[in-house]
Amino acid sequence: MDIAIVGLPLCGRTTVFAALAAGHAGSKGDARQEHIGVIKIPDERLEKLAALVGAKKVTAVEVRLYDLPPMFERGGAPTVESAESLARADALLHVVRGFHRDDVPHQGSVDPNRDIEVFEGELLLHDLGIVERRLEKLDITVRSARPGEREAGEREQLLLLRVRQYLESNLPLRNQVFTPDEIKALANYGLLSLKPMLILLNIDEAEAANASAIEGEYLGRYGAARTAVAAMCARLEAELAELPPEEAAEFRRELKAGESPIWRVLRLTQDVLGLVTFYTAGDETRAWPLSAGGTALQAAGRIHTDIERGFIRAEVIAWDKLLELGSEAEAKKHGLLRTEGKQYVVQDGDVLHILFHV
Ligand SMILES: Nc1nc2c(ncn2[C@@H]2O[C@H](COP(=O)(O)OP(=O)(O)OP(=O)(O)O)[C@@H](O)[C@H]2O)c(=O)[nH]1
Ligand SMILES: [Mg+2]
Repeated sequence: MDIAIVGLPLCGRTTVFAALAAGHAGSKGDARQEHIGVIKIPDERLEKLAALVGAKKVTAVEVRLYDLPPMFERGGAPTVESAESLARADALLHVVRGFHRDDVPHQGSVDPNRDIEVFEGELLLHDLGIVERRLEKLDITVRSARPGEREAGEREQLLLLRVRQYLESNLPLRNQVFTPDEIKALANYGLLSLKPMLILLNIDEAEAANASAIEGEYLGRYGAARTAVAAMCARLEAELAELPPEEAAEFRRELKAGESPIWRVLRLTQDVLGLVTFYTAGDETRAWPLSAGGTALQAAGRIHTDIERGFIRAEVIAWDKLLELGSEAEAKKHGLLRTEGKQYVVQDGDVLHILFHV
């Protein structure tokens, strides 16, 4: 999974990147360039499962984070440097300036609502440009096409006309409903407002203790389909992330800053992508992402195509149930290790043991 950190200039993208990527591979770089970090999503459930089964290897879900240079600097279009990473990104982490600092100027004032609107506006404008250009081209190809070949073009035209209407009505595409075929048709255009988004409010140090209240307020305003909201003080989190855990916890207590928001932010990137996590427990204990609604057969395919092909059945138990019972053997004894078939819809937190023949 690829997540692009985006937002207006000086909103704190690089600081957010530093907070999320602290201690992970490839997280260093210099200020104005694109940084890429591979983040293993911290997962308490995975750690507990690994301890339970005495795993030799523990593998977390990984996401690649891109800290992009300012996107719309030259007005309208994303800068060339960021275009490729943006196109590749599965979701956008939209950082919004909420902190006050006179030495870091910001469009005259700090106004998160205005900034969200401005940035969304840029995304919509960007997408509208793509759709207009494509419609112009299609118009020519459809008109010159032979009757039998015309249909596909016309279908695309209809879809893009609908998309244009959304964009002109200021509606981000990620909030709209499309069929799987339509999603497929739209996938290659690089439409930015179609990507799931986590809006991350970068708040003042002094507000860190109020993060969840602020989050609630903005969630009410901006929460929507494939759009999530979180709040944290990026600078504080970037600093705490550099400290030994006990010291960081001590500071948190003093600041009344609650639990580290990092886990939640990374978890929300998964939620917004519509992903659940399932586990396999053994010598290698591993967390796997799967599209919500995915079946046991699809889960098998995630692990290995051979396992998907030779799928016989899955033994399933919820992670917390397994911990409570102490072992798969114990669960089996009590008849709590369920047997499920190919079509079983995997639940977030399921531990799967898939039986297959080769
Ligand atoms: N007080 C405070 N300052 C912050 C916070 N987050 C970022 N800053 C400061 O704001 C300035 C800009 O932060 P960056 O993370 O570089 O912002 P950016 O969006 O990457 O900036 P550009 O890439 O230059 O557009 C730096 O001086 C940061 O230390 C915060 O939560 N609180
Ligand atoms: Mg930066």
